[in-house]
Amino acid sequence: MSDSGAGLISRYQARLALPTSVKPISLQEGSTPLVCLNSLCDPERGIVVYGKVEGANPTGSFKDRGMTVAITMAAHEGSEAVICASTGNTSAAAAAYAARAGMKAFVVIPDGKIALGKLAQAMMHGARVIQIAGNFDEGMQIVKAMPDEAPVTLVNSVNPYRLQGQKTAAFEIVDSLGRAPDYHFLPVGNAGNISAYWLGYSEYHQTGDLDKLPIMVGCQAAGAAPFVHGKIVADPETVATAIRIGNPQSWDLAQAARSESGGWFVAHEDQLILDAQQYLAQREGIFCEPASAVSVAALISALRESAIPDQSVVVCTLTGHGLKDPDTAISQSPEPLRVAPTLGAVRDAILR
Ligand code: AN7
Repeated sequence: MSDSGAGLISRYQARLALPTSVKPISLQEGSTPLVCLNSLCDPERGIVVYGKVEGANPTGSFKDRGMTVAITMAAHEGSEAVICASTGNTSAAAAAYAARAGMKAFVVIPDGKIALGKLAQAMMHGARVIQIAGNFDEGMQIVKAMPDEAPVTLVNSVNPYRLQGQKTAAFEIVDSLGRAPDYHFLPVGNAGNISAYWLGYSEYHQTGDLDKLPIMVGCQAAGAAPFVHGKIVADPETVATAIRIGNPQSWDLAQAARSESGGWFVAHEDQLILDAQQYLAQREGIFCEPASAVSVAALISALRESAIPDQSVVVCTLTGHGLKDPDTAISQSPEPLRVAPTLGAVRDAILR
């Protein structure tokens, strides 16, 4: 299973239950780094923390795992066009994999609330970008109905092939650690990913490849926390635009992941999320996007509250690359120093 040069479908074919005749549409996604987050480990208490760096995927987020399978199957079934609603990353992945498959992509995005890098990707890969004067949840309702109106295949995570692809991240973690973590922290928006991880861990457990299942901790932004409130949020708002979602489609699956694993949902304020993003960038050298940092914000809080027992192994999924959202990064950083182009001026800037 460790042929890391190949894409997910060829690496995990037997676990994906796809027809043997499929021709994979792949960008060699997956096989992402599982990096020890040294500054969050606590050797005295025997706590070890890893980040699963999903920003290392071809389009810079975990969405590539689901999209390779969804687009492969759409092509296999003869579809010529795909559609999704997206807070950004799904549209980037759909656009890229559709381009590779020679298919058209239509992406429905919320007005003005999509990070610049993601918009650039969708546009550059030639997707038809349809911006609605509404939010992700409204876009989702529209695209779900679209296959009845136009010849398009829906590739949001309500498409079951998406979760099939995304469950491979759990396989990779177990393959690499030789076990599951005790705790798995990950951001939750539309809730496909937490459902997919739980599916992956559970399948490995059923086949005897895993003894002990992890406790799943679903992390949300305070202004977009339907799972913490136990109900739909009508007007979700957060700086972490990727998870600015109030009506998650995989509600029941995510609730099952929480209850079957003995886990919990938690939400944090935007400032804490940005602090965690900066912490990871400056202490660990890993630049993830704000939505990804919510998992680290939640872990830092849990460690402070001593909610993580001694001898625990913890994984945080870092779902997307920081370069996706340059505006948010720059707006929380100091301005560059502006100096004359001389040795003296640059030396003074260094010694200042
Ligand atoms: C970086 O792209 O929903 O709970 O339309 O981009 O599976 O939705 C993105 C979600 C976490 C949440 N981190 O995952 C979309 C979209 C990042 C994300 C999530 C998203 P889900």
